[in-house]
Amino acid sequence: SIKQAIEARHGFYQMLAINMGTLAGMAKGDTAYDEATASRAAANIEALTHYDLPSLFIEGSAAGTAEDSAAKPEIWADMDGFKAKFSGLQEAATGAAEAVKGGADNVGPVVGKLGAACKACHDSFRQKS
Ligand code: ASC
Repeated sequence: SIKQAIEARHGFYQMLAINMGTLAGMAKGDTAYDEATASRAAANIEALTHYDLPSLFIEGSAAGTAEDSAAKPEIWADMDGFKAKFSGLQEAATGAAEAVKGGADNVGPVVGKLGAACKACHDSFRQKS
């Protein structure tokens, strides 16, 4: 159903955000660097980007049409562009679990790359609250 697809999207983004938060905390020095924790968070993000998220953006689930959706109608007007943004996140995540190993200084660049991919999609396709 539309409700289920929207809830699944939100769950997906929550999982992304939790793992991004783990990495961002270490990059900023708010939390102590721990290689295994960092690598596991990055591996989770890599794994998430192999889920076919765009398939959850079913017809009728845009903001303004469906409840609790922040998905701009532009997604359906440009599904290829939307999918390309998600591919951008997948590319940014590739190798992240290895890249964050070796010290806190290695986490920042990964967070920067991932965050830029998040933002690129939000700028075009997420309704501002
Ligand atoms: C995060 C998060 C986002 C992105 C975005 C990047 O950690 O929750 O939505 O990064 O802020 O610009």
